Amino acid sequence: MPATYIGFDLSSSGLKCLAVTADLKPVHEEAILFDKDTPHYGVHGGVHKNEVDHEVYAPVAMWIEALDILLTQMKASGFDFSSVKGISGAGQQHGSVYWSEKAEEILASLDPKASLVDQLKDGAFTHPWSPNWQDHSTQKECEQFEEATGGGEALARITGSKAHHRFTGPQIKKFHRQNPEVYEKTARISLVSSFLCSLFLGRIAPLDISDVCGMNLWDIQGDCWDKKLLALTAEDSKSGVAGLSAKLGNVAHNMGSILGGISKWFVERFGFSSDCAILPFTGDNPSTILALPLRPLDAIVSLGTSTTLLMSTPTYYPSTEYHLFNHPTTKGLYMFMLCYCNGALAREGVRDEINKSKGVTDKSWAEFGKAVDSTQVAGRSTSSDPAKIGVYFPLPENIPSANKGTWRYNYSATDGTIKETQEGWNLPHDDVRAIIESQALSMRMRSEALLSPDAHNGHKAQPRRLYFVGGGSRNAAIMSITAEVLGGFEGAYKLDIGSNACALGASYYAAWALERKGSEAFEDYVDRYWEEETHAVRIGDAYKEGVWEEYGSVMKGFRIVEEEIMKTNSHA
Ligand code: XUL
Repeated sequence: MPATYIGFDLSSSGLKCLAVTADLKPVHEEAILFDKDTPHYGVHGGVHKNEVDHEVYAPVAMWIEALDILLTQMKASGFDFSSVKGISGAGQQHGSVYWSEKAEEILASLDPKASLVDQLKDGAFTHPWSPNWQDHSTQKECEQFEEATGGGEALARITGSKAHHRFTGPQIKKFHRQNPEVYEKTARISLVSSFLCSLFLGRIAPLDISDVCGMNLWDIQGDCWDKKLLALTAEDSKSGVAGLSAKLGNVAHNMGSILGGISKWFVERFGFSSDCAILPFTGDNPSTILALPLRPLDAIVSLGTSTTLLMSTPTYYPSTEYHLFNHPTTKGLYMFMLCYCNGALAREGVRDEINKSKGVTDKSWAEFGKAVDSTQVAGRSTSSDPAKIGVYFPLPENIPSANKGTWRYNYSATDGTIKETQEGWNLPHDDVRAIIESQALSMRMRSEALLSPDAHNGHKAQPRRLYFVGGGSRNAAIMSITAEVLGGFEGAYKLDIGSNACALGASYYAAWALERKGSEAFEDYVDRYWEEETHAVRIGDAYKEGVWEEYGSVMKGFRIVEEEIMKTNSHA
């Protein structure tokens, strides 16, 4: 078997891994679903929920047990672990793991005859749970974070994001408020990514330079912890800032550099080579942008359960509207991210309505497609008609922080006025185009400043290439409207890289880290082996002259509509 490189993905719902060769050919995939494969933890979607306090958390022991099951399964299927030269991985972002003082010692002296979970679960942690990114319990802490820095914009300037409930800084502060003694007993705090990395390393791994930006604690431009935010998080704690700094430990600054060799437990139990190198593990979103040679200003639009826009950019242009992270492999580049709660569910709701109105009882998209084809930009018949703008949030939304609801407005571009009404709307037919347009207009509005013409050689404020992934990318109508709204001066592409983009990105990272020539950039390494024809199908032009400009005018109305909705529906 040729040398292989493994990427792991520890997500909310499961643990996956994928092995590739040095020329980036996938050779093996394995997956565990927590609900199904570790049912004794009683989780749903991999988590427990405390609805009253808006808490969402996962059992750390379940993740450890899942790793043992996954590797056992992989061995049983004949995978030769001695071929693995390097391991990297990705974790759901923002979650934290609380290690005890004994953790390092336990990790360093694991018995290969005993399971990982049995050896770790009782002594290695001070707290059995990891807060999940769906947690909304830190409103008080978020307010304190913004107050301490002079508001959301100022906090975003420092850390790349305004305060968010799920971000690790506010979560740690809440943890200390509720469990001061447990906090003091905690020797180290890992992110989910560095936690998984630690298991392989046999000691606690440093935090990753990209994933650390999901904490509201890291000063991205200063390349260090923000002292004021550390002091705020450690406020009233016995161990103070020094204690918190020690718990957080170092951040791995050298992207792609080896952290150490694999722990003996894996060598003896599964037959890994003792030369197998452990590389930094990053967040799942940063890892996803590593699944292709994504160039600066290329955008990935992920149309899954949630809607996500990911972009690599050389411009540090922070805003309260989105997130900026350090790029996981390249110093001086940043990852731009918009992460919406509403995606597929909202579109499927509209699809079901149109199907019902046509007597279609299945979940097919044909009627949805026909409704798109029989309408024009913003549901107008003539250019003097008002634009129909709809906002559809079956779930409370993050961007903007709004309650759930459905709103329909007419916008008159001639006098810039909006009216909440269904006048002139042919329902449910007109909701079809409106829902795709509104999801795309929100992304365009929020990425506009970053893509402004002076940011890249006089092109209009649009991405270079637009890459679609996720379930929605199987739907031509959804992709074409989204592309027309956002533009993309080198066209729209459908990515075909399997359903494991995040684990794939991590496996590419491991291969690049160990096999790159000198200082070869990550994108150049991936480009060497990237089969454009198989992995990225060009679906057409994204920018359509006239149409993109017309959407620019509708976006002005969309902005006013959103402000109006937020006056009475904000949940911040
Ligand atoms: C990003 C976020 C989610 C998780 C999903 O900020 O919270 O995308 O990373 O695992």
